[in-house]
Amino acid sequence: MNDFKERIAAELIAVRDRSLAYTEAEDDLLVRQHSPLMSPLVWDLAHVGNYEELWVLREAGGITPLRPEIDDIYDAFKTPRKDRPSLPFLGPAEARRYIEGVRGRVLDVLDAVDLDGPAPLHRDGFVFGLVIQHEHQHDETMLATLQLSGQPGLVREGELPKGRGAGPGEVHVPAGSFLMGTGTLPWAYDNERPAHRVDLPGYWIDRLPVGNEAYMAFIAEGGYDDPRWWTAEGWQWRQRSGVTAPLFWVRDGDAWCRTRFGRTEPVPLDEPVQHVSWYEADAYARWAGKRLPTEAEWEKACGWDPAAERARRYPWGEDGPTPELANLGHRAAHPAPLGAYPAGASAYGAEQMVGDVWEWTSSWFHPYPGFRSFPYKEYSEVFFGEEYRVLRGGSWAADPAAVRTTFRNWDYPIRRQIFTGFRCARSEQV
Ligand code: AVJ
Ligand code: FE
Repeated sequence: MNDFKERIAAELIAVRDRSLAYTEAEDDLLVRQHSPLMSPLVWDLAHVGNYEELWVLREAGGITPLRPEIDDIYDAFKTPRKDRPSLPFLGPAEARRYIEGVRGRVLDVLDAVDLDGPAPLHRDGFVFGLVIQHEHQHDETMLATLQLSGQPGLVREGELPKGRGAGPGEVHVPAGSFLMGTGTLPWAYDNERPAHRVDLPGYWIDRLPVGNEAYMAFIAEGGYDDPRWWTAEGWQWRQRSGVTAPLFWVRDGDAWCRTRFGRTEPVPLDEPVQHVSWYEADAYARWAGKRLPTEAEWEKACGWDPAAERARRYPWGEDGPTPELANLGHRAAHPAPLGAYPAGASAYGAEQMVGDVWEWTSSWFHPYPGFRSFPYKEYSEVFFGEEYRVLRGGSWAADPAAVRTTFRNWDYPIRRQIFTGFRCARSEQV
């Protein structure tokens, strides 16, 4: 195998180690459904193997199906999450055997294919990038399931850099056009393509994500009880759900605690807030006299280099993330304190845009002009419309392989179990 293939093989091994680490628990924990929002963990595990079988073995490798009879069980569209516990899914031992069998043949396909050839699935290792990123995304979902279940053992003690306080509040992004999306990053998803010019008026965006201390002020000043700050839909959700604080927060006298993978601890004042819905983020922004950034504003502030007139792959440049640049890959199991990554700043001076928390934007998940679905409609296309809000940046639980300035994530505006926070913006002219 050449160097590039070796790197792909290493990524495949790393993501599988991660999936196996999250599914080491007792069988009972793996087959149980912890929340109707989530799949049993063992479903996720075999689903990533089945996806790998479909895309690498059958589509890219031309290999006869190994277990065609289980395809429907692991097709996310045929089985909504709430129905998954009643499926005849593979048990933990069988699931592990199945995905291992698939993986062995995946490495054979990797060895055999021509990554420089014309086949779009093979070229630049696209299909391997597809399954690696897919598995990391499911790993992040599994982590959210484990957090919901209160399961201990997922707290990791990786050292994170110290914070520098909240500091000056906003950075300015002058009016002008930038290149949004990508036509060149080989492992980018279809929804990140094509690159296209977007012209934006000038705006200000928070240098850092909104922190817990600021969010506590919103709560203390009655933000949850004042319909002025909420959209009509958001206020309905607020009333119906009875929500009065981020998910996993519990009141402790005058203070706030949070539960995190089975532990209860004081909410750290200097970390970005996480586990808030889009409605909460939007209400906070209005209370603060601001608004959520649009997706385009977020991407320009994160990735555009105005001096070089080009888009960066990461806020700081082209080189991959390191522990000094961003909090990714479940090093610890929480966001880093505000101001911990001065070296990770974007050209405009915005910090912590990649890693720590996914950030809600004000935008619905729509295709870019000229979008073409690849390699299948059900990755992005079927989700376009005014149902899902776009999330950007990646959380502490996201892997570097599935993070870049152009990466788009999306979810329902009510979702809170994902590792999500936000930052605010405001227009130059009002
Ligand atoms: C992009 C995170 C919304 O988890 O539903 C996983 C990723 N697509 N399997 C999801 C995905 C197919 C997707 N998100
Ligand atoms: Fe999937």
